[in-house]
Amino acid sequence: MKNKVIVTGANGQDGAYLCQALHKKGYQVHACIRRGSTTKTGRLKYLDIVDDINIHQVDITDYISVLNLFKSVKPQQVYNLAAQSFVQDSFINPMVTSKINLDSVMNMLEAIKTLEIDAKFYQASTSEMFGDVLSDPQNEETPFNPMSPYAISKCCAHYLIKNYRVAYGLQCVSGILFNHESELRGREFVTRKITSGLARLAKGDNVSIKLGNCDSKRDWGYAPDYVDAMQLIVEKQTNSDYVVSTNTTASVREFFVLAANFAGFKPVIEGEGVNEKCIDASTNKTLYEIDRKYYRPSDVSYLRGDNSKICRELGWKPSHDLSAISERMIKFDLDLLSGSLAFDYTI
Ligand code: NAP
Ligand code: G4F
Repeated sequence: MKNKVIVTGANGQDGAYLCQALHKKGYQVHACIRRGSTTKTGRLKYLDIVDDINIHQVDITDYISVLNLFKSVKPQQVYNLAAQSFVQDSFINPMVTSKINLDSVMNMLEAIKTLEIDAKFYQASTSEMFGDVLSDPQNEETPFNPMSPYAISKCCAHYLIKNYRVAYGLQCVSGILFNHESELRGREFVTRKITSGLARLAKGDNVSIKLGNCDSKRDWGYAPDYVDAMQLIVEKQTNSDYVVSTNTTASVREFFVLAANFAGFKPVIEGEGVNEKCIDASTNKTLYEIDRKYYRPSDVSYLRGDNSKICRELGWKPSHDLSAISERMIKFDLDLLSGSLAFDYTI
């Protein structure tokens, strides 16, 4: 009989790649999505796996719904990827963020404990928990110093999982993943906002991209690599947390310049602070300008991970550098605009 696995947030960037990978490996995949007036399966459709997996519409913030799902599936593995994952939105909707990112984790751990299911639970923890970083680079021993309601909700969930591991012996682990991007990244995140905006400008549009803090630095990797890391963490059964990163860092501005070159522009940065802008030297077109609206009440200015534990213990390593990631994303967004992809453009 096939091993059964529940994936929450299954139609998110990571969830869709993970469902695809697990299905390919022969797992019986139970994809958990939230109910809406339309069924949101765009990324799963793009990866052509909707008909190969079992889709459940469940409100994971409701304990009874989670209990019923876990009782009916009896999974061997649970990957909890569902989240209000947009840091900026967590300043506007802190309570909803906490409900989804923390309460639902409690619901799942309680369901596993109550039903006495022998399941391994994976939690999507995040480098945002390091916040205003207290050491560099950041590894499994680095203390957390969160800077947003999002990061705080993830820290609470992280500690909850540690507690269920110690107190009840549950097999629950967290991957502390640094930023990871791909063609399927949501458009509100800065990399995809940049690549989709540049594709639009390259196709003739003249409305510049509006950005916030371009000094901000992130350790950016490629999402399918990080989905591989999640599976290693669960399948190798070490019951221990891992940082997943590339060990490099680059600013939003550096990412923009890389992507703009791949889109065929000659980007030149002018001005400073809110007056900063980027001009294409060939056409004089403004590619980006600063809009204060995208500044956060408190931002994380710098992240760089140390992946030595997962590389050493689980044999993981990243396959794409930032240049390769931005090239892929630009190509995808240009193809999307030229209509050569059979993909729902709204995603
Ligand atoms: P994502 O694309 O935003 O996907 C999140 C998924 O969660 C979406 O499918 C979303 O559903 C679902 N969701 C949101 N609210 C929900 C609710 N109330 N009930 C059920 N599902 C809900 O995020 P991602 O980039 O794939 O990230 C996956 C996980 O890793 C998240 O937990 C995120 O916090 C964490 N993480 C991400 C990164 C990164 O760089 N990508 C790094 C570290 C940690 P809809 O599709 O309906 O909106
Ligand atoms: O792309 P971002 O929105 O990602 P952020 O905040 O780092 O969060 C992502 O990575 C986390 C892992 O560290 C995940 F846990 C989380 O779920 C999410 O996937 O912003 C990156 C940086 C920020 O410093 C932001 O202030 O880019 C800066 N930025 C500058 N202009 C912008 C913009 N971010 C966005 N989204 N939009 C802008 O216009």
